Amino acid sequence: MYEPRVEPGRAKFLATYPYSYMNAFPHVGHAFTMMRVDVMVRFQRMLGKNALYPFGFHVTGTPIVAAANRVRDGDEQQIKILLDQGIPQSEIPKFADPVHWVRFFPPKWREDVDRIGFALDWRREFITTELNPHYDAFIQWQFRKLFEQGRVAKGRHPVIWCPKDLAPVADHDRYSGEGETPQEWVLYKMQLADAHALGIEGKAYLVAATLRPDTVFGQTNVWIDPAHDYVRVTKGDDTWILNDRSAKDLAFQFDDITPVPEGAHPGVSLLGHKVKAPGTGKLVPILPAAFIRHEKGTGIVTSVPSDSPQDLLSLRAAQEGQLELESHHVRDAARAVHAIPVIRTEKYGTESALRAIEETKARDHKDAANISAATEKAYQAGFYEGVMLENAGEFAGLRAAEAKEKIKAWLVERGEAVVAYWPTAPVVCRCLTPSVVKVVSDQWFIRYGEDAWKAEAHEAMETMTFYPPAVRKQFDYVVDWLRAWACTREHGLGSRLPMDPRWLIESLSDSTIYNAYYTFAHLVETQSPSGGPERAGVDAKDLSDAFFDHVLLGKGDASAAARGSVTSDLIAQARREFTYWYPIDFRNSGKDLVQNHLTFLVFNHTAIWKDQPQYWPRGISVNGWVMVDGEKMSKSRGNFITLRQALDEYGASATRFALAFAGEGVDDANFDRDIAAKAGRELARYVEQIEALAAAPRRDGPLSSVDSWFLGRMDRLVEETRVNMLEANFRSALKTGFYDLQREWSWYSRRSGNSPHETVSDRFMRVQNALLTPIVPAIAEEVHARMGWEGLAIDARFPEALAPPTPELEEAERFVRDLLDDVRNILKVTKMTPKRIVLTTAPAWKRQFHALALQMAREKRLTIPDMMKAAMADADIRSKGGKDAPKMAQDALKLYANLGAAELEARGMPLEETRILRESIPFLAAEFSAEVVVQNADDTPLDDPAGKARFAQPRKPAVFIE
Ligand code: A2H
Repeated sequence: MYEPRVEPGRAKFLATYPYSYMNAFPHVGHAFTMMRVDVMVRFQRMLGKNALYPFGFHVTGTPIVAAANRVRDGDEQQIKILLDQGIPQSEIPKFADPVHWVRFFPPKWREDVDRIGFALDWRREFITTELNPHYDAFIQWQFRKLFEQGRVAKGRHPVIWCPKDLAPVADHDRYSGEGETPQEWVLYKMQLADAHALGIEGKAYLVAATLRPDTVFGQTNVWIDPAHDYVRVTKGDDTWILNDRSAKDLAFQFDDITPVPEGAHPGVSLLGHKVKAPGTGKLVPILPAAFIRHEKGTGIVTSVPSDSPQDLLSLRAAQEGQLELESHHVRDAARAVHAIPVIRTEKYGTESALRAIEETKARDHKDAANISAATEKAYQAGFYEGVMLENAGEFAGLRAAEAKEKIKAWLVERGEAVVAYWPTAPVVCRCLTPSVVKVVSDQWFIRYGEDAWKAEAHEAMETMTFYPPAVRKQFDYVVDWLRAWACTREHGLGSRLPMDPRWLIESLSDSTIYNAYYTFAHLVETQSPSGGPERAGVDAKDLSDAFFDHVLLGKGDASAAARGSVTSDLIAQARREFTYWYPIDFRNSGKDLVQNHLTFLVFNHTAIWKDQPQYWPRGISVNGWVMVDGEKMSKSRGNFITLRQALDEYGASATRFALAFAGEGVDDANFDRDIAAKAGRELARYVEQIEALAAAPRRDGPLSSVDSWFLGRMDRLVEETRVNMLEANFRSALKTGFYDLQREWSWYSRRSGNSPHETVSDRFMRVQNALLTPIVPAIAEEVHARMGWEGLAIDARFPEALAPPTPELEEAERFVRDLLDDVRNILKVTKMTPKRIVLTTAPAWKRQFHALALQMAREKRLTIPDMMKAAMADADIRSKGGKDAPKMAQDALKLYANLGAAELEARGMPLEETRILRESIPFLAAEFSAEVVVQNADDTPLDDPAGKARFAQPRKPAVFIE
C-alpha cells in the first residue's frame, strides 16, 4: 500500500525521519516526530503526489557497545533499564553482545510503528555500520568523495573530550551539556619579578585567563584568591602557577605540562609580589579579590579596571581595605593603581566600566547581579563598537573585535600568551565523567569551519523551505558557528574510515546523505533488520565506487559500473530511482538536531552534489520536545510513555489524534493523556455521526441560504486546513479540519431543522472524512468502507474549495447566532420560560445613521461632531431621531472606532435583517420552544406591548419576551 514506484511525469514527495538509535523502544516523543512525517506524506499523497516514507535503523556509535559491556559486567542499573522495558530476566544475558541489541530492537520498532499505522515503505529498510556491508560500501564511497574534495582531513583541533572513554564527546554522547563547544581563551603568562623569592628556579609565571586580549594595554594588576592554594607545574623549561583544576584540564591541551609535587602556593603568599604584564612589560602588583571562581579559567585574573566592571569594583574594594586578609602593604599597592583607558566607545567614552557601573547601579564588588549586567553593557559597547586608543601602538584605531584577534596572535608570537580552551559550559559524558577540552592532532575532521563550504550551505538554504519559517535563522547561525567536526572514534559500531581504517566513523557523520540511499536500498540490500523476508539484492562486494558515482552523481555509464551481481540493468534502475525520488522534500526532526545533524545534512549535500543543486534538500521541519500532561517526560515522574504503552492503552487512532493535537512549531508539544483517552470516544462518535447522516432523511430541491452559507463556510475551512497541512501545522489542521468543521456542522444542523440538504450532507461527509484521513487514516478507512465509497480513503483527493466565499451569508449567520446568544442571555438573567418572543429590527433611519457612521469609520474620520453634522444633514434622521442622535453618535463611536478594515467591511454589508429573521422563525421557535414574531420598527401597526421596539439597532433587534 505504501510502496510507491517511480512514475516519470508524476510529482513525487520524499519525506523522512532521522532514523532512530536502536537501544530502546520508541516512546511518544519519537512517535510525535514520526507522526509529523506520516501526516505530511499522507496529505501529499492526497494532493496527488507520489509520496514516499522510508525507514531505517541507526546503530552507529558507542552507546550500544557501552551498554552491552555494562550488561556483561553485571551493572545493576543497566540491567534494570532493560527489565523496565519489559525484557524478561532470562533474556538479559544476551544483551551482553552488542549485536543482540542490533537484532532485537528493529523488529520491535517495526511492530510499534506498523501498529500506529505509519505509511512506511519497508522494502527500503536497512541498518547502519559494518554489520550491513551494503550500507557500509555507501558510507565508504561518501567519505572517499569528501576526502578527495579536501573536506575530510586530519587536523589539530580542540574537541570536547571524555578523559575516561578517551574519545570526543559528541552531543548525543552527552549526559548533559548538549550544544556546548570548546571556547577559546587567552592565557597570559605574567612573569614573576622575583621567582626565587618564592623558592622557584628559572622563569615563573602566574597564568591568567582572559576573554578580552583586546584590553591587554589596560592591565593594572592581577587578581588572585588569597584563600586558595595554587599549584605549580612545569611547562617546558618554565614554571606556571595556576589552580589545580586548570592544571589538570590544560594537560589535555599541552603535552609538556608536568605537575610539581609539593608545589603548592597559598594565594596569600603571592601578595606583595609583582608580575610583568604581557604586551606592556610593566610590573604590576598581585592583589587579592573575592570574585574568583575556581571552576573557571585558571583562578588568576588579569585586571583591566577601565573596561571590566568587576575589576574596577574589586580595585575599589582593595583600596578601601574591604577584604579581610589585607595588610596595609596591599592597600597601599592598590591605591597606587589607576585605570588605564584603552578603548573609546561612542556610548561610554573611554570609561566603559565606570559608566556601566553607574548605569546599573552596581553597589560594590560583591553585587554580582548588577556587575554582570554592567559587564554585558560594557562588553557590548566596548567590544562591538569600541575603537583602540593611541596606547595600543600598532593596533591603535582598530575596532576592538578586530584588534582582539590581532593582539592575540601578537602576544602568542612574542611568547607572552598561549591559547587554551574550556567548554562554553560544563559537559558531562554519558559515562558520567565530566568532559574536558582536548586538542587532538591525530584525529580526522570534517571541515565545517571552511568559509567556502559555509557559503555553499547558506546558498542551499536560501531556496529551502523551513517549517516553521522562523527556524531558518537558527540554521544560518549554526552554519556560521560550526567548526571542524571530529568524525572518527576508536570504539563502537560503525563504518571504517576508508583513508585510515583503524578509525570508525562516528554516528553524526555517517548519517548526512543517507536519504539518498533509501532511493535504491530495496534493489541492493539483502537482510531485513526488522525481521521481514530477505531481499534479493546484490553481493555487497560488487558495490564499487563506480556504482555510486553513476547512481548518485550520474557519472560514467551504467554498463561500465556493472560488476558481478550488480548488473547494468540494476544500475540503470537504481539511477532512475535516485533521480526520481531525490531530493528530500520534507525532513522532520526534533529541534535538538538543528545544531548538528540537520545542518550537517545541508553541508554534505552541497559537497557531494557540488554542481547539482537539484539534489539539495528542499524542506526541513523541526518540532519541539514532547511533554506528557504538561511535564517533561521522565521515568522518575512516572509519565514516561513508550509508544507501545500508548497503543495498548488508547489504540492507534486515539494515539494519533492526541499526537496531532499535541502541538506544532518549535514550542514544546504536550501529549495529553486525557485527550488520548477521550479521542477514542470522540472518533467512535464521528463514525456514528456519518452513518446516521447517511441513513437520515434528506432534503432535495433548491439550496436555502443557510445551505449555501454552510457550503461556503465549509470550503473556507477546507482551505484553511489545506494551508495548515502544507505548513506542517497539524494541530491547527485538526482544529480547522475537525473541531471547527464539526461545530459549524452542528450549527448548520440546527439551522436547517435537522433536515440537511442532500448536496450539503454528501459533501460534508466526504470533506470531513478526507480532512481526517491524514491524521486518523484507519477511522477514515472505516467510514469510507461503511459508506461504500469507491476505492480507499487514503487514495481520495484532498478536497478542493469549490464554493466561492459568501461574505453576505456569513454575515447573516453571524447575525442570527448573535441574536440567539442575546435571547439566551436575557432568558438566563430573567429566568423566564418564554411563550412568545417578539423581535423588532431597526427602522430605516437608524440603518441610515449607522451606514453613515461606518462609512466615516472606514475613512478613519469618525468623530462625534462630524457624525452629528452628517446626521443632521439627513432629513429623515433629523426628523425621526433628532433628539437621540448625540447618544447614538457616542454609541457608534464605541462600536466602530476600534474595528479593523475587514470587520468594518463586514458590519457595513447591508443585511435584510427582517427577511433573514423571518426565514429563521422555525429555527428560533424550535430553539426556544416559543412562538416567534418578527417585525420591523417601521411596520404599522407595531406589536410592541412593552415599548421595547425603540431599542432596536442595526444588527441588534429589540427583543420582547413574554
Ligand atoms: B576578562 P566568563 Cl577587560 N573567576 O578578562 C572569575 N572571573 C574570571 C575567572 C575566574 N576564575 N577567570 C577569568 N575571569 C574573568 C579581562 C576582561 C574580562 C575585561 C572585560 C570583561 C571580562 C580583564 N579582566 O570578562 O563569565 C576574566 O575577565 C567579562 C565576562 O567566562 C575573563 O575575561 O565570560 C572573564 O571573567 C570570563 O568570564
